[in-house]
Amino acid sequence: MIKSVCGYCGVGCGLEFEENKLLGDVTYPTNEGKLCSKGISELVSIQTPTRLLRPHKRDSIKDEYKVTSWEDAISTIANKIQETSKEKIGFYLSGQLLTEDYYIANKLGKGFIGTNNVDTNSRTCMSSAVVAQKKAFGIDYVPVRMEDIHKSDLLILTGANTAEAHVVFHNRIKKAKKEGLKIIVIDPRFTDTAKIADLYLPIKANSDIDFFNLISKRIIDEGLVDEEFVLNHVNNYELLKNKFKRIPVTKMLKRTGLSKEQFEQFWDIYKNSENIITAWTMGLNQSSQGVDKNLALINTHLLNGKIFKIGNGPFSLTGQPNAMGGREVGGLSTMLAVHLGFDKESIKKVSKFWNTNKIDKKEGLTATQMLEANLDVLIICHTDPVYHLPNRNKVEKLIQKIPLVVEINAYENSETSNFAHIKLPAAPWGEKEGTQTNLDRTITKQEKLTRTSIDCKADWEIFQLIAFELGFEKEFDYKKSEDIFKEFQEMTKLNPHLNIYDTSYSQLKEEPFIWGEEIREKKEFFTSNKKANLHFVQNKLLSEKANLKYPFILLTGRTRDQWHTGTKTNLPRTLLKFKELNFCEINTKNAKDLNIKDGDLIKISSIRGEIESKALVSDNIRVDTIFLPVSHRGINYLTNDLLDKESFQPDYNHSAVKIELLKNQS
Ligand SMILES: Nc1nc2c(c(=O)[nH]1)N[C@H]1C(S)=C(S)[C@@H](COP(=O)(O)OP(=O)(O)OC[C@H]3O[C@@H](n4cnc5c(=O)[nH]c(N)nc54)[C@H](O)[C@@H]3O)O[C@H]1N2
Ligand SMILES: Nc1nc2c(c(=O)[nH]1)N[C@H]1C(S)=C(S)[C@@H](COP(=O)(O)OP(=O)(O)OC[C@H]3O[C@@H](n4cnc5c(=O)[nH]c(N)nc54)[C@H](O)[C@@H]3O)O[C@H]1N2
Ligand code: SF4
Ligand SMILES: [Mo]
Repeated sequence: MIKSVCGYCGVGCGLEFEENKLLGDVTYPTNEGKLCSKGISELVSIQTPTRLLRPHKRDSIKDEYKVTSWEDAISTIANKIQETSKEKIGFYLSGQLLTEDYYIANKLGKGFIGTNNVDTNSRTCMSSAVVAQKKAFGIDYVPVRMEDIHKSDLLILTGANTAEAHVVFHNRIKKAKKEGLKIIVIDPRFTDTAKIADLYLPIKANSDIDFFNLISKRIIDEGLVDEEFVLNHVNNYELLKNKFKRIPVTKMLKRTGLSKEQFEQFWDIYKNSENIITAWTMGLNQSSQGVDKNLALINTHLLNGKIFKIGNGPFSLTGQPNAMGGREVGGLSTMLAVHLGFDKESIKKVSKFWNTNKIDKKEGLTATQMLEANLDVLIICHTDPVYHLPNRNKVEKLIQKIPLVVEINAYENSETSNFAHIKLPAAPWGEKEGTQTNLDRTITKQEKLTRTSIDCKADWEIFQLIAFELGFEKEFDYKKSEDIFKEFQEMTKLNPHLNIYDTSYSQLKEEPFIWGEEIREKKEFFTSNKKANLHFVQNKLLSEKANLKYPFILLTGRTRDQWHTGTKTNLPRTLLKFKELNFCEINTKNAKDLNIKDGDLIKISSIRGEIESKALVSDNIRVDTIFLPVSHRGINYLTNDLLDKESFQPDYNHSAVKIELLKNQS
């Protein structure tokens, strides 16, 4: 029997592999033996006929791909890199990469090719939380653990659909509810998560800043500020207090779309709860004011001191299995490595550690900027930007201008593969080993369960081959993934709050390791005076607005049994899939006005593009708002490409669209 961990979502469930069977690991702390349909289907995904098994190459995207050798593919890539100036090279990585893969790609790009254009799909996912946590706490740190829900009195879930996106954690929430935890769900849709709520608030999309500011104001006005905590651990209190004197309360409540009674109902539960956790995901992060939404939420916990106490705190729920690990490595273009930035001192430390003089002094391009930057080489690994970036028609035009697009993928049917010149076959989950950090700082180890398919390689080995071809044999001399982990552990000593050096591969084989626990025990923030920062933020209504021609606001999100594009989960052999993947949720009143019935074929269009879907008529969604799942691969033909000005995260949850009936199903 081999113990390993699921590679899908940020929960990071432990599992056991025996005689070709996968089971949940009953001894594992996060999932206690439970797995969701995606976890159970991990094994099936290795054997799917759509695996990419050989390197492929073509001169133009108009040509068919031809099988080529690793030698030829790698030398083509290295030659092109050598003749290209470094600011024209980009690495587009993924929160689904293992820490070892991430580390190598970051070291090669930033340390040896000398470009900081090394970014990741986490830009579209967690970057608003990263920036807000840094602004508020001084570091990108999650001060809550999943087990805290058992010690809490109130869990507020806002812009998070745990029932579909963090399934096994959701089961745990249900268990905690039986033990007395109250649950409030805030979402423009009555989601599966809302079904377990004690109170559901159908907030109007994009008004979370107003909502959390209203809470902060009540905390101040009703004397619920934790004076001692604020005095000793928080900056800017007087400033915030003064600002809150003048906020337009009635207007703000109106913008949330909630009634006074609904807010009072909320407030009654809130003020009577001793221990509170507020958890959020894409409903807040994916916004042109994503950072400010996060800050408004964090403010509430700083004011009432409900942070750094078991059962309390602001809890950003990471989506991808290793988005957190990627951040620890430093795989964002706005950071250098191991939570260090681009200040002189950090560059000096990292240069010395890697023994290089190539590190560029300024931040690189973000994933959401790369395609607009006239790059000459783009290396995409473990992600599908043509699918996931907003305003897809524009993305498709831009990517065609890049002379060399390399895609490293374990499957052949991504959307990006239609626009690449070279495809390199990666070994997927189960055929390789390495580490990942889940949503509550728990580092877990994925084990190799079956032999690696003949022509496939672990992602780190592919970056190593490119490094070798570029002449960096000595600097990238790793025999196995453990060698890389050890070097990374050594590097975390440059920023000791990342106490990842306190574990090892052999320990991780036995049990997971949680970094940063001391930080919350010591109540330590990482600003210059060790106090957290309050930030006064306001809803500036920066998102796209509905109008006469495009009267609906489009929200997008997950379906329980599919992972994004579904290259891994959407398999003919996956018998476990039972939730609909292609639908458009529309309110009964709107549907009636448009003469649309449940199941009808409809066209949804925005000023940028259009897609087709099937109407799901329901009262579970606010009027004038529609929802489409990201399991529709064409979703981003519709979405707008506005970005948050600090995190550069897209505003996926607020595009103006219209709907037309195409075909009555009856
Ligand atoms: N099954 C499955 N699970 C997954 C994934 C997957 O593809 N499939 N992907 C993983 C990844 S990468 C991520 S990032 C997570 C995402 O995890 P979640 O963010 O929990 O998943 P979403 O479905 O995107 O849910 C976002 C919710 O925000 C709501 N929302 C939209 N706009 C607003 C708003 O303005 N305010 C508020 N309060 N709510 C709003 C939407 O209605 C939706 O219910 O899921 C992870 N888990
Ligand atoms: N409209 C809209 N757009 C969104 C979002 C949204 O909510 N709404 N969410 C955004 C978010 S939060 C995210 S995280 C992104 C997700 O978007 P993507 O990351 O583009 O989606 P995935 O389908 O998860 O892509 C992962 C790719 O990795 C490949 N792969 C699987 N295993 C391996 C491996 O071991 N090695 C390698 N090299 N490749 C492998 C898969 O085949 C797949 O092509 O989408 C973003 N885009
Ligand atoms: S909840 Fe997440 S980690 Fe757990 S089995 Fe499901 S997909 Fe895997
Ligand atoms: Mo994500």
